Amino acid sequence: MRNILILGGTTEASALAAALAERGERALLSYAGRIGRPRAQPVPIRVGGFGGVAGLADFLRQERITHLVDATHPFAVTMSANVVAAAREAGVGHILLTRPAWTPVAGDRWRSVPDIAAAVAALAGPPRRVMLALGRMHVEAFAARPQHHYLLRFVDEPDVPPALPRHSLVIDRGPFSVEGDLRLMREQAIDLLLCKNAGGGGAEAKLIAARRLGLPVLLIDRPSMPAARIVHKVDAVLDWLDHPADLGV
Ligand code: 3Y8
Ligand code: NAP
Repeated sequence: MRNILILGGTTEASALAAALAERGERALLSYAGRIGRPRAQPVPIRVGGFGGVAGLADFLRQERITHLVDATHPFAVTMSANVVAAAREAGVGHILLTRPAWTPVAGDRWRSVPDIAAAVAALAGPPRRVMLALGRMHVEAFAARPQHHYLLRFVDEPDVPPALPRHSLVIDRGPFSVEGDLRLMREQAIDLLLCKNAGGGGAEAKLIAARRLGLPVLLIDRPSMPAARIVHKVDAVLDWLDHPADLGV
């Protein structure tokens, strides 16, 4: 009997959990515990870190996990690096389910920057109304550019107000809709969108809305991927599960 651990927190992880539940597979979906109430899932969930590589390797052995699927976000670089090391240590096959980076189409006014610091540097200049769609973890970095008005969107109410002198805060979780993001960007008179190149459908609405509004987008490139078997479709994971010969460690 297979015993699958999915490291989740993404639309793809939820889709995989649904497919595995449909097939009657034994699967566990893991969240880091970054937000108050993670989405309900059709398989059992666990919440919280494992305790680094050693903690994850111990978990894999103790829970007799047979297959490990890293379906975390492309920017969850520590978790993905830990997966490769712990899977090898525990001798468990693993695969990385992610989504391709977004690429510009006609009408897009994108500028790519390598990281948060470069995005902050790029915001020199006269005051603008910036939709800072990075979530909660990186807001402090933009205190270095206090001249702008920032539209922030968090999953949970923050314990303390964001440390930006001019900001509006929306509490909402995705997946988001194009109509909803168009309305939000118009209401807030946004003239620049700043976000991660997260890829996938769950966060794409704001890019489509920016395209329709003719707005410039500052896009933070995703970090490089760990050395792992990488797939972009749930079916590719199911195929991997059904062909044990492909089990890589
Ligand atoms: C806890 C678990 C699903 C998964 C849904 C996807 C889509 C909606 C869009 C914007 C951008 C952002 C943020 C975002 C999106 C999906 C996906 C995605 C971006 C939940 C969730 C968890 C998190 C953690 C949270 C981060 C934050 C990032 C908000 C669940 C809802 C900005 C990433 O307060 C915090 O500490 C929040 C932290 C990591 C990044 C940040 O720096 O703040 N996601 N998001 C996961 C855990 O505990 O393990 O309830 O679903 C999941 C989703 N958020 O099943 O439908 O697949 O990406 N999440 C980004 O892309 O830049 C919002 O506002 O447009
Ligand atoms: P990260 O920086 O790569 O991971 C930091 C630590 O958080 C990991 O070392 C691990 O702790 C724990 N962790 C991360 N993901 C986990 C999971 N799914 N289950 C159990 N523990 C986990 O990760 P992050 O960027 O903070 O992302 C945390 C979660 O939010 C992930 O589930 C990710 O998919 C989701 N998410 C992140 C983003 C983003 O922009 N980063 C966007 C959307 C969703 P230990 O070392 O103790 O094991």
